[in-house]
Amino acid sequence: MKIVDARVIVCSPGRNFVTLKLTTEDGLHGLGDATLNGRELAVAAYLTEHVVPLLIGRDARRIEDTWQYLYKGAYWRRGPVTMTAIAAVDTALWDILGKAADLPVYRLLGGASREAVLVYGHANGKDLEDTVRAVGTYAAMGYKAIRAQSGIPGIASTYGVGKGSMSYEPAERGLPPESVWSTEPYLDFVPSLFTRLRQEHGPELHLLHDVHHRLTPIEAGRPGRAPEPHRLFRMEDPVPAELQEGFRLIRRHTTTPIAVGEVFNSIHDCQQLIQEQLIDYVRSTVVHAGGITHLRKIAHLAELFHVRTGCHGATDLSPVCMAAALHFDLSIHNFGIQEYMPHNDETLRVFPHHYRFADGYMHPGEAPGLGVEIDEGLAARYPYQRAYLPVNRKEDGTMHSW
Ligand code: EZ4
Ligand code: CO
Repeated sequence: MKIVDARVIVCSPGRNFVTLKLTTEDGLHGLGDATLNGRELAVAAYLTEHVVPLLIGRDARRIEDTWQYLYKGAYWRRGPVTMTAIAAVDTALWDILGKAADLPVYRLLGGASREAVLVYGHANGKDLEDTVRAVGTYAAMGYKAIRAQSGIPGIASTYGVGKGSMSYEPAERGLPPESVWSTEPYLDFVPSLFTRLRQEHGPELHLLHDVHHRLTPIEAGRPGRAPEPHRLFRMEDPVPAELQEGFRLIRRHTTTPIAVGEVFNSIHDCQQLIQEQLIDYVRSTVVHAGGITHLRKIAHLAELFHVRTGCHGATDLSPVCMAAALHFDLSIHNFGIQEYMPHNDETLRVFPHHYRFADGYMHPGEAPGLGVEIDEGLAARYPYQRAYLPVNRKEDGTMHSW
């Protein structure tokens, strides 16, 4: 089953997506997401210039060997651009294998370990009461788990707080916007948010919160410890994770479960965090961490150490990644939770899909392969538009983590 064609499709139905489409001599095709928010064209060029020529003529069924060939064969290992490109190839090959076997990908991965995948939605408000209302809106839609992000008194704009009610778009078109960050008002504010949410919405909902890598380990102890009586499902990205031992310090100060890893691209980024049980959820997802093949290895390592998965699922991961993540989530034993931020209507039209949401859970559907396609004619009507994630500075102008 030789690969005879490999094409990179860049489109921007409201935001940029890079999609790899592989076709075999049998006429089967498979899709892989290759979107790296704000650096999309680097992955597109990596694929077109350096990977596509290596794929033509290869046996599409040799998924593991192709992964190792692209990873080890390049000499230059790891890194977000490389690993996103490898992920796209890997995902497309699983899609093809599913279609060849006439089975949904989750069955190739060992079958369903659960009936459906618990997802969390994004409740965002401009202030505390607005956020309390937004959580209520999500609960009314059936969500069992909700991430709450709020504007903070004393900080002009807060990343991750949406402009619309259902989702926020992480990137903005044009050059990067800048926002100002101040840790102290944030630390003062966060405990009141969860006290108020429990008061209003009771004890049952799973409540999540994303710190977006903005604190130091000792600072992160406070928004971890203060809401402990309110049982946060988890605190996400309390600190940047390059320094893995930093998490030991967080562990000494709070029992709030910790999630990290949406920017990780390989098992080596989380090996120590997992083996020392310094985190509870690993957030790496298919598109940025080497595809289904590599993400399974991360999950299997995590399983040994009581760490569960919690795949990133913001709108900059295309419906192709969302479908792949759901097949992965359904199949692995130590699944924890899946982030879900619904795409806009244009995106959903460009990527017809079988996955569905009902009552707080998602399912990838039973279509062979991933169950997602791309309407290339429609995609061509939305050309690439430069866009970046915002950058974040402290009040004195010093660059901060975003
Ligand atoms: O910043 O998807 O949990 N979700 C997030 C996202 C990420 C973007 C990065 O491209 O933190 O908003
Ligand atoms: Co996040």
